[in-house]
Amino acid sequence: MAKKISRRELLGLGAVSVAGGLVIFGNKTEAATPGRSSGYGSDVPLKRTRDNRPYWDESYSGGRVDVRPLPPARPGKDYAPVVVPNGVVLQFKIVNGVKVFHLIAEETDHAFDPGLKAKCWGFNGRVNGTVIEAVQGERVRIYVTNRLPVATSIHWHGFFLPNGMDGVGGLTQPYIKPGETAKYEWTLRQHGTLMYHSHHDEMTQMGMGMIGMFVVHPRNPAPEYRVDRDFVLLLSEWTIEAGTARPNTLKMNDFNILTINGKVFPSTATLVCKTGDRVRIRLGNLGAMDHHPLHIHGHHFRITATDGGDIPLSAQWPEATVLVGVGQTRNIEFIADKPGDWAFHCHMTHHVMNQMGHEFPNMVGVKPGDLDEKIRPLLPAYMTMGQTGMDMGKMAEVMPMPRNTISMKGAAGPFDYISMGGMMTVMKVRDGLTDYDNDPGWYEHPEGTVAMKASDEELRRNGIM
Ligand SMILES: [Cu+2]
Repeated sequence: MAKKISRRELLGLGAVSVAGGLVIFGNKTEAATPGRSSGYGSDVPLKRTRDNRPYWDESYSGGRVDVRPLPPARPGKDYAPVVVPNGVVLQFKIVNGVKVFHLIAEETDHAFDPGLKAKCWGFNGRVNGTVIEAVQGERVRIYVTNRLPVATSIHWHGFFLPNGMDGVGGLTQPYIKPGETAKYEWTLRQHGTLMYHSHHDEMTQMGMGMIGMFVVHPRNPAPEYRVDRDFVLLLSEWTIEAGTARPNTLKMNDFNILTINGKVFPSTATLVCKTGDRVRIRLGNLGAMDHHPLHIHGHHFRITATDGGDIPLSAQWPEATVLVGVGQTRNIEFIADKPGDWAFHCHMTHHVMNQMGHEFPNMVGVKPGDLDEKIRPLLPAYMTMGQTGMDMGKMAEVMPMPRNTISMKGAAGPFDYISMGGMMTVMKVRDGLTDYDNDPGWYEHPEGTVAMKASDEELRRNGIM
């Protein structure tokens, strides 16, 4: 029966059927969207190669560029668009059945926080916040215009594409010189959480901000793949010394600005969810040197995909912290079933700080006296780590800050100062939410559910004092 289905019919079946069709037809199938299932369900029966090795998914890279595409999908109708906190999805046009994007690499005045701006390099007027979104089976044509003062090239990270579209300057294409526009075009033969970034003078150009996320939705996603909230968060790190106007991309270790979609807490937009929402967070890391263990409070999640593709349901594992290595993406999914203001942050304690300097002696337990007052005329940004640690939030309120700097950590919270900055945001889960677009304010805790100072009477009753 299967052999009687024509190729044209096969193309029209969509990804779920096509994934099944692959098993029937074997490697010779040339459908536009073969390979992976449209969501987690596929513990596809293992095929065996001729020499009886276990089957391994084909990559579909290289070779043909004329793979027949499926029609362009429409946001809201054929797929549920992603949510990009502090960012946007890049607009597209459809020209003769092809989705056409225009990516513009340019210098941009970027605000990591209202108090900290720098001249960075980014795309279409944004830094780390321009997401390309498409659907499996579509043909994409991406024009890249270079408005930078130097040559560049753009690599499509994790994609199956013809080798010459891979974007490694010098290796697979000539550089895009200042003022030039290059064309990349291929048919998307996979879905997933993928990325794009400069692949020329990477340390400088990626460090200046030339990185982005590229989400490819499956066609006809299986029920277990569908979510209510689909967030995209790109992690990166920077060195911006106090009072300077550009990132210092020569720094290898002492990064002092740790960002989510180009922002530091408290400028990171909250992740607003309704109680019971199925949530996916797509995390990517294109920072220079550090891997980030992202931790969520009050919930646990499953790790459901990497930049290599979906993890079948039976192989997904539960976590409360996911390590996102440099050059990796991870999808996590969970049900936001607990109302509250839940922190979501990198668990490296130095990564929830802003503009932290590390070349100072440890002063815990030491009385600093008037050290700060004596040093500050020489080093305006100097601040001694206090004898009991750092209470930067409150200090920032009373101490004048050098120009173009931000508090090392912290923001005003509903109870007191929140002593985190950097790679941190808050997931706000609320009952009966009617609108995702406005921050619902701070959580109102049910009576008796907040940790407060215990009374003497209570302490006596419990044998504490
Ligand atoms: Cu980190």
